[in-house]
Amino acid sequence: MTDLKNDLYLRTLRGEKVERTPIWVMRQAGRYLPEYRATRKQAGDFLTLCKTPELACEVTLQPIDRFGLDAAILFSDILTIPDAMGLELVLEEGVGPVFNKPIRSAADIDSLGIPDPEQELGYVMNAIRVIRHALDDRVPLIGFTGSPWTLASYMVEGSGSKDFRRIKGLMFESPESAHKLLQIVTDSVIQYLKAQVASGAQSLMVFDTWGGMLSTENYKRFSLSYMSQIVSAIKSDPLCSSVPIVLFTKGGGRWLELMADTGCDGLGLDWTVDIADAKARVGDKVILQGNMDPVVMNTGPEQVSEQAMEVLLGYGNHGPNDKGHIFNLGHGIQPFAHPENMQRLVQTVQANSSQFHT
Ligand code: 1CP
Repeated sequence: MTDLKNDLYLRTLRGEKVERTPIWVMRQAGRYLPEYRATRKQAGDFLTLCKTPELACEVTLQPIDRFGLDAAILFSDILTIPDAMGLELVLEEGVGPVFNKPIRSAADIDSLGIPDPEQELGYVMNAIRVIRHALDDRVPLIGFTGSPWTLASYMVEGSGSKDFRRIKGLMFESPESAHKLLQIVTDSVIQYLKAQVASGAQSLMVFDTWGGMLSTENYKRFSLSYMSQIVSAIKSDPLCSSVPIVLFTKGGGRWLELMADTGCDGLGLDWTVDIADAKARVGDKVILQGNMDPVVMNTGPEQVSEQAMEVLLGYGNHGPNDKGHIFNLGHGIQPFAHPENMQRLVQTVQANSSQFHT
């Protein structure tokens, strides 16, 4: 065990009674911060930033230093795994992530190998070690991965997509190939997360950004079953079993009960979910994380306080059977957000949430 100075986030994830609601924000290190843009410029490009542990450390700590958030999240990206598998990730300005060598055939799937986390992904593990050292136990460090379905979507589409026609085409026309791909990605994710824990990650987050694009039956088959394997693998590993794991399916509000049944510790909620309703459905089984609309952060500080209070009130009092709440946005903070609003958000949650923890 470590001597964390602020362990509120981890105590909440363990389901303990706490004095107030902890807060961290998806994409808290990012383009809305001038100091992030400066470091990124210094790095030259996004991937160099991710692959240079000292710079990744610098941007991880920027929002912690500036806002006093209750957890830090590793600065990296979900697309590191496919990059390490040889798909060659590039981040094109104004376009987003693109793979030079996307998956285009069954032979491409057959040729994929599981990356060694300490070799091809060693820069991520080094970043975690450097960040843990620099954090000096001020707040816990969150490690993360994309879900197998979300990673496979980018690998097959070759970039972001609006209609997911290639990955869904594969799923409907060659389900066996799709499952083969998802299994290789899942095995890679499991090794990657275990290595993140061994390197110092203190909790884990699985981002299933595109699971919500599926029908319920296909979500169960092609996304949830693989996330479930990940949770089981982490929970049955003696070195990882005490590390909390949170699943976030954007657009997954329909499936909270199914997600909670995986045995994960927490569920991320997007802003379309009514948090009071989510609490009534699964709040006695899992911690809920979320879920203010990120666009509020592009408006004014009054709106930020108002909407933050609405989320806190929505979760309401923390009763003896409620697992708990971690404040977050319902998706990543956007590049258009005003940094002053982040200050206001953190203050609002930190100063006004103790009344719900009596
Ligand atoms: O500087 C830049 O121009 C790059 C923008 C950027 C940033 C800041 C990208 C490219 N990735 C990141 C960092 C990042 N990505 C983090 C860092 C830690 C933090 O939260 O502070 C994390 C956790 C991610 C995770 C991620 N990347 C997800 C899952 C969460 C989510 O937002 O849904 C996804 C889908 C990605 C893919 C990706 N990488 C970058 C972009 C712009 C995208 C989205 C592309 C798309 O919309 O399809």
